[in-house]
Amino acid sequence: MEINDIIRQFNINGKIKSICPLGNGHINDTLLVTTDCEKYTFQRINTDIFRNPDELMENLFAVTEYLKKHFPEDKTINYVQTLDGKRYFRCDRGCYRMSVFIDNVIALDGARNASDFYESAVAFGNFQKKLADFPADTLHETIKDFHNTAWRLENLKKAAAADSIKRLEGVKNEVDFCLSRENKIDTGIKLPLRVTHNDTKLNNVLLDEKTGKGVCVIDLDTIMPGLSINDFGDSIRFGASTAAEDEKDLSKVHFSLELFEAYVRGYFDGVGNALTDDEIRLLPHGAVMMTYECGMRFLTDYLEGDTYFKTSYPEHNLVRTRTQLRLVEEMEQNYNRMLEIVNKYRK
Ligand code: GN1
Ligand code: MG
Repeated sequence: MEINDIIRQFNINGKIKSICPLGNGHINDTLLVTTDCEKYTFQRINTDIFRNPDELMENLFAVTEYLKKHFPEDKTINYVQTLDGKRYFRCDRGCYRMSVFIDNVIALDGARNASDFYESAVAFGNFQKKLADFPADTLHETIKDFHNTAWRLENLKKAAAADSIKRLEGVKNEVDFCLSRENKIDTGIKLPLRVTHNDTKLNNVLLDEKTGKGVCVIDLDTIMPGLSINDFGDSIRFGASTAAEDEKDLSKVHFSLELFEAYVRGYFDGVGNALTDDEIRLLPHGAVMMTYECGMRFLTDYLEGDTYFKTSYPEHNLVRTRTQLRLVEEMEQNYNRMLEIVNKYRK
């Protein structure tokens, strides 16, 4: 089936004028479809990773319908159904979905300044607060053990033991670094089950191109029942770094306490008093764990031959691993400062 024919399966307005690539996600393929009267975000769902698109799309529709109903004045992603009323379209080329493109916004791969990061924090904090009464246990766990850090470590150990494409020799230091943090993984954490986004990168908040204010949280694929500290932590992992996730020059990669503080301030402005004391106390732990975990995931994928994350060159996953581990180290060194900052802004 041709891509235009797939697009026409959806209930879109107008004639298709152009189709071009959009964004730089590591998992799905995203296109911008422009018609003579509207713009749409069109995505091919990576079903190697999201194995149950029915459950995935059920989660997305449930959460966005809830947000639209309870917060009609806020911008929420509007998914477009197929002409026969389905949430996505399946054909021999894969599974596809459509949503209305949100215009006059920017998605940033790095904060231009602390204020960008502050605004993203307000948006994610708000997102958490707005979904506080949504019954988290009704959502499907679309990727099992997604933030099970202990399991991620076990996978790394297996990948290292198998060394299937003979890359272990070059990454012994990185593997040792991960193994040496095993005792930091707290498997006994008991925190409230929340609706979590699980991919709270800066570029998953659209900011108004004029005012810089957060407009809408996007990329809802990994919405699942989970822990607030992981969402907080993943934002810090990605956004409180002075360099890109795949910066090759490690001397440019630092954990920025200034950016961390901007995020914490914005996060509490958004989330208000919706978190428990235990959650608040463990926010810095979430940051360290998400960064450590993501580093292990990149490293595991590198050892397994780059089958999960999209890569642009052979060492890409290793480069990503190294930035993450560098950040872990610096977060560990700054842990007490992080706690102080959290206590300064908590509500
Ligand atoms: C993936 O595709 P993207 O960029 O939204 C990944 C996240 C990682 C992130 C690292 C489903 O997200 O978990 O943190 O890359 N998503 C999935 O940049 O595995
Ligand atoms: Mg994502």
